[in-house]
Amino acid sequence: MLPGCVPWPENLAQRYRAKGYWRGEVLGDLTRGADPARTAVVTAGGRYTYGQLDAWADRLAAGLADLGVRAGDRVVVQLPNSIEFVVTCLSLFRLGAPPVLALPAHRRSEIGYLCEHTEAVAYICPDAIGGFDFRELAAEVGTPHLKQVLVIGDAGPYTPFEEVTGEPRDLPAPDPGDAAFFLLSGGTTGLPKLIPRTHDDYAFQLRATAEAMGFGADGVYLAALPAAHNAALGCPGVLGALRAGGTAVLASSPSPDEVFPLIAREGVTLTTLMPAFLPLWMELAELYETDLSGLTIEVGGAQLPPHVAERVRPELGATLTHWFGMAEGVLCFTRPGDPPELPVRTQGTPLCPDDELRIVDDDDRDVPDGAVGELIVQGPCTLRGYYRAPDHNARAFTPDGFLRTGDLVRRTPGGELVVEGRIKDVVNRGGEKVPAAEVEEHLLAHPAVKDVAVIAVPDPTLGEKTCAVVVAAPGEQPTPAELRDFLTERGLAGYKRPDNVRFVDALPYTGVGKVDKPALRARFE
Ligand code: OOB
Repeated sequence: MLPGCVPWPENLAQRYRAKGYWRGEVLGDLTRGADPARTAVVTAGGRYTYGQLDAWADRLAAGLADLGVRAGDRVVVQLPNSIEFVVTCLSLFRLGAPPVLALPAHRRSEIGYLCEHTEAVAYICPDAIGGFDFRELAAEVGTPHLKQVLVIGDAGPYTPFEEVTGEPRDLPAPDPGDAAFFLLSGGTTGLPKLIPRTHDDYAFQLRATAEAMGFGADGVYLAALPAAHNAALGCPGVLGALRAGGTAVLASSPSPDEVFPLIAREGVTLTTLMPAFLPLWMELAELYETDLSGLTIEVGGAQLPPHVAERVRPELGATLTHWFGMAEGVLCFTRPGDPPELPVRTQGTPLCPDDELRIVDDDDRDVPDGAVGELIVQGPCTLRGYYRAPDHNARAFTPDGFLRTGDLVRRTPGGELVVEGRIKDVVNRGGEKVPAAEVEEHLLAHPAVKDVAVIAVPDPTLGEKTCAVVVAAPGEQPTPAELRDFLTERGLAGYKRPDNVRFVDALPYTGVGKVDKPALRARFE
């Protein structure tokens, strides 16, 4: 396994193979089984058959190899939903050079860190999106290891993506037990943690989620969330749709004016949504007169209020499935055939019968049936350690290797999971995860900030928003706008800028010297 990754213990690996979860499948072969003439991917710009996709990925893999990208090299990929995203992933899977999947919203702070931490040899980005120039970002993230910047569109001083092409050749097949790519964690402490997903574990996730959702070669998946996020990438998502021989339709956002016409035109059968978008979809469904009765929607990533879930079937006509998932691997969800009240009240059951979910108290003891505790997990898709993070891993996993999710859950008498809250210091902004410590660290660098705590405050649309509670340095009076601009200057992703800023004379501290965030939340709710 790639140095810096933590393998599963041999006894578990053997069990997962013996039970047929891990079958030695490599992700570069995802598309090889399908009829080359069938439509694989649909984007705003075009339609691509399996044959075209495969040939392009082979040429790109050869071109990347010619540029010096080798098996085991890491490549930071920051692309919006696009054909280039899919081809890049496929070609890097084939090369055995794991892509590090950054989100389009990430900026210099995140990308610089990812390039540095992974010692990436290449960064692949678009030229510009919505007025933001990724080439300028690239100019600022130079690390000694970064040898190539590939740009889609107008490359400026960098290598034009479309020119990276070579004569397809046989490449040594990667080890299925090795990291195929990296996802980013929603985060607990400070900077984003990297999650190695192996060929074996992700191929299983793609196959098993597709089966559970009844997604086959006639399926059409709509990616309206960023495909770089696990929810839209592999549950079954874009990669699972391709693995099943179906079609992946890529949209730039879940906004109804973009996706409703696409759903109708392409006959979309499955999509993924964060809960915050459902009310808007329900409001506009009638206006667009789109028939959604053939659509199954996977909703998860943040709390889905029961009164919203309840309205999905009557108002959209679509089938709701309710998901609790993590990039780290664990997935729980209701199945399309479940009784309708199940997705309203619960997040269903685990993907795999060998997922071991325990609900524990502060001392890692199992809580009584039905009681709330922290969810800890091990299973065939759940990582054993973050990449190059031994100190963090010592805290993030139990001594016997269960991931501490930081989520508070309970189990119903029927065995379904219900998410009740969380203990990790993350603000869940409509599914976008904002690690409080990361934002606090940046704000503390402002000379007018003496002390700061970032907390979640309730929001009717997003569920939660961020609030920075600031103690100004003596004689200083920073404005909220100044502080937000400061974060932008420091290259922090926009969604991490605090929605609200409040000023206090002092922060409340607990006996052990930690900021008393529950007290702050109570005060600013
Ligand atoms: C998904 O993955 P991540 O990695 O962005 O975020 C994971 C965290 C969980 O630890 C939990 O705190 C929160 O998101 N979460 C939920 C939830 N589903 C996830 N909180 C409340 N209710 C839910 N239903 O968010 C993700 C990955 C794959 C599929 C779906 C979601």
